[in-house]
Amino acid sequence: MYGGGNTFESNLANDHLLANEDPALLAAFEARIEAGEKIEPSDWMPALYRKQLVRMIEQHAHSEIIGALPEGTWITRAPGFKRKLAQMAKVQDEVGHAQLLYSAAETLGKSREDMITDLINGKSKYSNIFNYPAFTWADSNVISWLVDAGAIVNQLANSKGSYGPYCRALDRICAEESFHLKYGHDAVVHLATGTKIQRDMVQAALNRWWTPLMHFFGPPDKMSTHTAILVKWKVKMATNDECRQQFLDMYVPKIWELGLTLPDPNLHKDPTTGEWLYTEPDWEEFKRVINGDGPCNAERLAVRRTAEARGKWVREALRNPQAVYVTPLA
Ligand code: FAQ
Repeated sequence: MYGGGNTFESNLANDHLLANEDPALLAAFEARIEAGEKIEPSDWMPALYRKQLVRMIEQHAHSEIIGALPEGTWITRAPGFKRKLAQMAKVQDEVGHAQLLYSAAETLGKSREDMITDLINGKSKYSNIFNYPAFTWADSNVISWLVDAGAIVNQLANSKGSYGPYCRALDRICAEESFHLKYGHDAVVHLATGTKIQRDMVQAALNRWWTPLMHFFGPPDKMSTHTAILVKWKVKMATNDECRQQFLDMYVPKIWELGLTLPDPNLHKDPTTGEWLYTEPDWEEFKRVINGDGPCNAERLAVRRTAEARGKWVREALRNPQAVYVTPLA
């Protein structure tokens, strides 16, 4: 439904991949998944499992590297030395997560160069949420608290999944994200319990980020293209709606506790079912943003392109150190 290309054609291609598999090998693979075994890079796997993992891990890696940008712009403007140090360390961690994830995706046969090329050419997706601007320090704090919180909900579940290298990367990432979450919570509490100007600033930030946060977990299950097969093969250990519900359950009470409000008058927990009810966020906006037409998509990719161009000489020097020595200084 929300794929970049023609979803009908891509589903047909996926069906075709699956139909071409050896039924005995496929059955043995699915039995291993069912038994909770980890699949490792040298193990036999269906082409569609490989394709789905590359898509998902690559998008995740891009999200981490692009996700460093909105908070990165606040390093120089963070209020005070301690916040600046912590902000810098967090941004550095996010870039490190991208490295772990690119390495995990490489085990499936796609090179890092190809992944980066697909990112900067706009072919690959990355998380919707990083295409919005962090106007104020409070925006940056809301990202550190609630985007990291959402990321942990999703990643903690998936770290128990079936593909060994991805799960091991997620274990390491979640440990660091938990620390980010504490940092973000502390920063939001500081503003929410501060002066009126600080409280207004954090409330305005929360209002701005609520829709992108609701989008963050992906389209509703009934509209999701990939959930069924990914859940079956234990790549996704919770559906998009399950993650969204868990996030609401864990964080809405904490937000309300701080005297902050959320910009959805229908948001409440159904006392009978225990399920959170809310106004559906604008899914057309989500579709536009993930397909390249969000407020900051062009800016984010421009930064990555510049980084890629500036780093070219380093990559060339690593590939061919001799050439660097013989090049006369300009
Ligand atoms: N943004 O069929 P589904 C972080 C696309 S890391 C953009 O439901 P799926 C750390 C989807 O790709 C954040 N696109 O897809 C941090 C597909 O398009 P395609 C990233 C989205 O894969 C914190 C189409 O819609 N986390 O934040 C999004 O089953 C703070 C159909 O959707 C991960 O990547 C979206 N939100 O479920 C860093 C975790 N949602 O490929 C810095 C791993 C959906 O057909 C600061 N990924 N789409 O063209 C996942 O768990 C899954 O891929 C989902 C989407 C849940 C994101």
